[in-house]
Amino acid sequence: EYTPIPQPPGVPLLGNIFDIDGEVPLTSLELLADTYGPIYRLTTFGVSRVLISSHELVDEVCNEERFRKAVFSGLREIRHGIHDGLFTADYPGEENWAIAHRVLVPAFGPIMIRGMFDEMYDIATQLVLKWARQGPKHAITPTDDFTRLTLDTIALCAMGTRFNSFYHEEMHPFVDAMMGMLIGAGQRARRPGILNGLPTSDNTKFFNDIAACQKIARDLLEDRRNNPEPEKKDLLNAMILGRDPKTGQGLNDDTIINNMITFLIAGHETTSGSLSFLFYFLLKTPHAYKKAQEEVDNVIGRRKITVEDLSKLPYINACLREALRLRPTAPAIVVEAHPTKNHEDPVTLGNGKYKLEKGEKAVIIIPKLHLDPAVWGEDAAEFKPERMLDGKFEKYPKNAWKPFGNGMRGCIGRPFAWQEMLIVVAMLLQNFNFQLDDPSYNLRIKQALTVKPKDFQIRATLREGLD
Ligand code: MNH
Repeated sequence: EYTPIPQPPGVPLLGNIFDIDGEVPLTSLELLADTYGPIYRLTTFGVSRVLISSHELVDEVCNEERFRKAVFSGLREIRHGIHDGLFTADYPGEENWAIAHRVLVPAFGPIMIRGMFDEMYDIATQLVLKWARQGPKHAITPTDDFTRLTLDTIALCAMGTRFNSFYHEEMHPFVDAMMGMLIGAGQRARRPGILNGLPTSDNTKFFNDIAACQKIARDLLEDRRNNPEPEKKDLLNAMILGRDPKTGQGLNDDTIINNMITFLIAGHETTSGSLSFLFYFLLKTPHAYKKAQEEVDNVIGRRKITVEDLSKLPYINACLREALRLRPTAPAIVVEAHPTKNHEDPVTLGNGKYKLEKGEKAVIIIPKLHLDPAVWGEDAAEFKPERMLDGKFEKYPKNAWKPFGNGMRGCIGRPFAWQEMLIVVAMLLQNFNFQLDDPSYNLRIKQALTVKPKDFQIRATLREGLD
């Protein structure tokens, strides 16, 4: 009665592990979707999940009355470091999630984000100066400098501290420890669970890196408590001073520390990768590049950018939406049947057509969803910002464009990231002309928790009339 869910044959015991590339698992998931269709199953180490990528199926699992976010794989490993912080909290019932969510929603609201303009501008200026000084002969790796930018911005706005990544070759100790924790989490997720409990050097490093992150975050929190700056409108103050409107509770120190680290983790790679992909697509699409730069010239011209300018850049907005459609930097989100709201037995997908196993999770392959021709047409693979201009963007069906995740567990940092990206894109187009370092470069990706362009290099020439 149920339609069988296709699955690559695999091998005994290990299942489908050889169907998934160790370096770029996402590419395997995308290719398997081409072969097996919009729903297929993979089993590794005895755990199975279904992978879905059509708008129709995704729309079904975005229904929060039936499904909820699952903390799975790499995310489950990161939980060792940030516990029930917003990103890794197990489910809405985990009370700390609900309290922190209610305290932090206003802190990420439009007024507070506008208040962070000066800090974001400060860091963006450092990037512009660096590229100006390096000159047009230098091959820039945008992904590295965008990561410096997003790290320094979120550290300044979330923890009130300066990493000064543009002034050092080696990274700030917090960044080293956090990267170690993210790499460790990725490795552990790909190993059978039994190996993760052993005292190997990898496992020891993972927990040492976590301890180092926590220690630095705790010191910053204590420093702010000992030297209060009540007028400061940053996320650290919001967490220290904020009270839950529902229960009146504040956040305890552990929760604040978990969420400080959470913002650093969730906020830097995703934003940096998105900026990198955007520049790749602009450099490959000259007419879009030209229109984006003309928009900056018309709206801002040669003067300093202001927060008011940001709402007058519809074309750049559309370019960002389109880059996030083609290369969403958080490429997979995971859901499972809601344990208290969904009483289906068995749980099904495709309006009753496919049967899930008990407790089985569904992974949404977001870049594949974003190519569904039923929504985006036959030219879905092309970078066309015009399809995202205001008026059109709002008319796409619900749950067709999901780079920021779903529902109540969607990205809380979206307005933060959007403002940061608009500022830096506008300032870069205002000040430089860009070229690909190698005009024949075609996109390759590298993957950690998120994806970024691989071996992508550009050159930046200061525009005439600037000194
Ligand atoms: Mn962010 C959740 C994408 C920038 C903080 N973010 C998510 C999810 C996606 C996502 C997808 C949902 C993950 C899941 O379902 O498991 N985030 C992005 C992208 C960008 C981004 C594509 C930039 C572009 N995110 C940011 C920034 C911050 C941030 C910047 C912080 C300043 N994101 C979060 C937090 C969550 C999250 C916190 C978890 C929210 C929750 O579950 O309550």
